[in-house]
Amino acid sequence: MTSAVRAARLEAVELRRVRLPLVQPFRTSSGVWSERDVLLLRVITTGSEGWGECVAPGEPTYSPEYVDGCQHVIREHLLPRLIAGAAAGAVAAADVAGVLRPVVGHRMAKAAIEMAVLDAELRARGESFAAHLGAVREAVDCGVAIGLQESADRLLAVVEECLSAGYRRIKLKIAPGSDVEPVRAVRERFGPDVPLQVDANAAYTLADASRLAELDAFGLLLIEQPLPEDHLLDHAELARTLRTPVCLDESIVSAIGARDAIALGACSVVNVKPGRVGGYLEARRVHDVCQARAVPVWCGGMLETGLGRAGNVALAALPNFSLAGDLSPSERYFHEDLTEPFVMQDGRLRVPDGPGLGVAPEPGRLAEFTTAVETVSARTSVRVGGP
Ligand code: NPG
Repeated sequence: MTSAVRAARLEAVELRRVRLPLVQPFRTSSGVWSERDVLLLRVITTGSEGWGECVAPGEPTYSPEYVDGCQHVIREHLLPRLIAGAAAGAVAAADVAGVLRPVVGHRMAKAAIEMAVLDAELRARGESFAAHLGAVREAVDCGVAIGLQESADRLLAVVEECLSAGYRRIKLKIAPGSDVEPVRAVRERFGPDVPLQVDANAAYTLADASRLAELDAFGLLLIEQPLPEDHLLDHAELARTLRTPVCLDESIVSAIGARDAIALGACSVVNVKPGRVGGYLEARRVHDVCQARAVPVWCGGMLETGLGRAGNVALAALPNFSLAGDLSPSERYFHEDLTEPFVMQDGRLRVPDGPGLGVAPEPGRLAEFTTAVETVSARTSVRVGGP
């Protein structure tokens, strides 16, 4: 252990549910969101504390994980292992994934724990997420994800608003029955130069290949997750027939998975979401695997509060994040964020440079939005600190 690292005993982990209404409903091929019911973790140590945000949605419609399930697995299966694993030695953020490995899957739940431990560790050390992860930029480009709209006119109005607000890239959700026409309408109105991509959230099958090939006419940056998550060979076949680059989101749950998908030709771009791959440290490994294969990545979003957004913005500052992410300012999602809001300036968000995440919940708003709190006390001592 270096002298810069202050070892701290884990005292407790707080599991806190907060509910934030969304500024506007967000519709995807798998459902409509009108609020964000989020599980936050606060790791409390003698010398520090750290925050984790669990990105799992309310229902298991994006992936098998959902917020109540995450809270259960964290309380009943993951925290007991973290505490027991720590008794045998130090638990640094870098060790969390290994300690939790006996529990299969549950990556969003594990990611929230690792994020909180990492935040506590970095706050104690005075180091930012960005510096720790290897950021090379001070600000990152904002991309906006536009949900399915009820009409073409409404879609054009929303795109217009986003372009005037300064977003540097537009992503449109598509679904069978709402794909080629909306994209054509946007291109006809706003021209060929708008950086534009689409996200199908796994709503098609290979039988739709010729329909999806019609999108080739519009010069899209990429098509995201056209087919179901386990259809890797079908993605590879589709990728061979499309000119539009295929990007995977739901399919990629680890760095090894990213390696294999790339080797199969299933994608030429990867969306990195720390929650989906089990944490920021694995997200960095996904970045590295892709970088070594000259596959660009970008940071996905899951309607995070300012806590998750802070981590994502830091991650998106790594060198191979060469495409704009689903990173919007707080005001796009929430009337009031839990933290000080992320504000877009010239189409970018500034990368926080304070210790840890560099932001923390504002106590009044945290109390206002909290719906439930439970605390798991550490029955034994845990040292939080890097080697
Ligand atoms: O800007 O955070 C954002 C939203 C980006 O479209 C977005 N997220 O399918 O990637 C997705 C979608 C999503 C949101 C998925 C929440 C799951 C939960």
